[in-house]
Amino acid sequence: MQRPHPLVLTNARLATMADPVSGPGAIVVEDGLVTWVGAQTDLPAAHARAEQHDMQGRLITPAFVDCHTHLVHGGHRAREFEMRLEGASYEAIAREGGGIMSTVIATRTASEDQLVNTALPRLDALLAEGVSCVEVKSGYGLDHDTELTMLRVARRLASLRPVRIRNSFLGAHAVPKWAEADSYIDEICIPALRAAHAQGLVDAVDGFCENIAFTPAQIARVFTVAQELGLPVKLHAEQLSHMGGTALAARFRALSADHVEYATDADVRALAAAGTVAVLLPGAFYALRETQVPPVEAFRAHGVPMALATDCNPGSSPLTSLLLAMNLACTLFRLTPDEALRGVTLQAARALGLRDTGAIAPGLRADLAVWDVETPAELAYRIAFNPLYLRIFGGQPC
Ligand code: DI6
Ligand code: FE
Repeated sequence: MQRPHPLVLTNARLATMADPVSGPGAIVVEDGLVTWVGAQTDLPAAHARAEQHDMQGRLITPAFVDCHTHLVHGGHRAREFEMRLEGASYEAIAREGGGIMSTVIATRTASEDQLVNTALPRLDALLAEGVSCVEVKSGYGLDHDTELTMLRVARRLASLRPVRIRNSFLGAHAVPKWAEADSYIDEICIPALRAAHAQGLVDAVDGFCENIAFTPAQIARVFTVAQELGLPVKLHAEQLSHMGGTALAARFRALSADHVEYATDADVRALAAAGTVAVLLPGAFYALRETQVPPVEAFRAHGVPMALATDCNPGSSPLTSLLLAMNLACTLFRLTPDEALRGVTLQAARALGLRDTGAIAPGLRADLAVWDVETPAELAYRIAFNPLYLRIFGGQPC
């Protein structure tokens, strides 16, 4: 069988997230994978004779990975935005039956097609900024059928666009107002997880460990089932208060602990020991006008990898831009632009347990983003400007 022609990209600046390449660089793509990357002057002779695509000095990074989203949901919460501006707090709105519960009602009422059709524009906004992989959570069903519907919708998105979708089951997202937390976990959440897993709809299991949601002990029951099913876990932890979710995540060797604004020094050490990624979500911090910043300096000191994501959700983070998330993380959390870029590529892939994307190296998927910028720092520096020139997904320009 004849192999397809390799795609040879030349005259590029490369930010590989792996071995550094200085001076004009080249990338060879074959069968959807990167097979060679390096300085253009070292391009093997066989490829030097192949048809080359001159990138004219543009920057190539790994395609972005959005490792924490609630992309699939019904309705919107613009009225709550107004209420918060009028002085109501996020927690008070949630306790009064608004917040997540209002999106639950909107999601239950929507048809499967409607959920697909309202998620697509949000997905397209991410893809337009060079994203190749998106994590999508359930959690706005809080009943057996709607949780599974959300995960089916997420899977459908990958058949409608050139993108990879990773599904997280988030049945433990909120306590339905007519239910009691412990019985909800045992009678609805865990059976729905088992059913979704049996249908191949789950790649990881998430929870919301917060004073307006579930305690560490309740989440631990869900995580124990995840473990039994062989599914990795991750957790919304320490966003609005210190609940002990980070320590729980570390105990279960979670892929990631997300938000982590209130994480303590002991929490940071536990994440480091467990190899758990800290996923920072500056969109929620900004939208809720929070003031407690995550312990970035401690993450650095202990070598905890920091990923960045949009947390795209209709309540606390109606954000569909990883470029803006990078700018917010630098401005509000004092990440360096280099950390922000690693955060949306290499570390985000790691937060999903993916080792085949998030960097440019031989053997990895050719998920690439070509940018009309001179330096990597430009990606984090501009506000609401998209310099994407080309997105390459599994070797295919699209
Ligand atoms: N992620 C979540 O799941 C919650 N907060 C967060 O950052 C709630 C999302 C919502 O308000 O709908
Ligand atoms: Fe979230």
